[in-house]
Amino acid sequence: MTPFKLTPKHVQARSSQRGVALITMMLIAALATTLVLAMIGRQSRLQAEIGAQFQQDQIAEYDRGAEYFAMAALKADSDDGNKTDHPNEYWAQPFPAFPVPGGVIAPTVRDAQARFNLNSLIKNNQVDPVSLRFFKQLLEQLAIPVELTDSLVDWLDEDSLPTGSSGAEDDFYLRQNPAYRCANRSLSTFSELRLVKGFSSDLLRQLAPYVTVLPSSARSLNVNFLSPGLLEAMVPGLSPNNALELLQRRPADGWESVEQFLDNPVFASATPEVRAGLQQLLSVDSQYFELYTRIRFGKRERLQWSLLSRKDGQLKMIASERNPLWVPDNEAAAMGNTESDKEE
Ligand SMILES: [Ca+2]
Ligand SMILES: [Ca+2]
Repeated sequence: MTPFKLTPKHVQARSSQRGVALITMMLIAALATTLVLAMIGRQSRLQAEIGAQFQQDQIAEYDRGAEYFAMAALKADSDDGNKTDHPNEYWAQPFPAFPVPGGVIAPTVRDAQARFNLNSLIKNNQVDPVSLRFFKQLLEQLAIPVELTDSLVDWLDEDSLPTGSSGAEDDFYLRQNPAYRCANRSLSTFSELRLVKGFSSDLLRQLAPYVTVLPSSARSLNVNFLSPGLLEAMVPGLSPNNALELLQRRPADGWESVEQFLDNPVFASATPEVRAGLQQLLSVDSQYFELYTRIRFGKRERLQWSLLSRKDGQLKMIASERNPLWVPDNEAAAMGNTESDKEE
């Protein structure tokens, strides 16, 4: 057996690992500092009352600490100058739960462009043909009637003219009991989809692992985070085994370009039109990220969801929801049973 020798490559890899570990430690330290400051600020109140309001405030402080932590991790990734986002990056790693005074917080950062953005169906008040074709393929793949795209398009577009035979505008929604109006704008949350004609709770549950709600300009799916199900929808006729095989061939540090991804033999028979569509739909980097923070404090437990955007190294929190009803399966599995996630 050849004895193990430490080569310059090993040293480089170790040094890179050390760098990641160091940054992680710095982030943990930054988070701890935020939390300690938050605690000091609240100490006088702690002495005065241990009431429900205090607990709520404290949970909110911890949540802000987790957001600060996620933003610092994503900013560090951006400052690093790399051009791709992939599962091997440190922000995407499972972080240990942080013990904090009175409880524990567990933040998880996820790429938000691993799922299809429903709002991308309409761009500048026009149906986007590439997104529409992809969404229809996805519905077919999931054995969901493709006519549902009509009512969704109507919900999103500005006009009040029903699309196709299954569309629905104000005249449909005003006849419901209770009556409500068609939104005629982008979805604000995934839960809002429940208001759209034909989208039942069961359907939302079925769709949740594959779709998401981002600003309409965000169309790209980051190929480095794709699930086999989405890949099958992207390439009609691709077998589940071939989809899995392709994703298993993803380089350790992700595909560096969409072209490199499309060089794979499974795309060899794709027409120039399909290829051009995929070029528009895919990316190797992400602008939107999700933060799931599970916070336990005293007898309370909360799952907080936040949507973060990153542009030119600037991080912003653009949406948040407490105890979201629709948590992707993988999050639910990773975080335990969300149904028990109740505040007292
Ligand atoms: Ca990156
Ligand atoms: Ca409309």
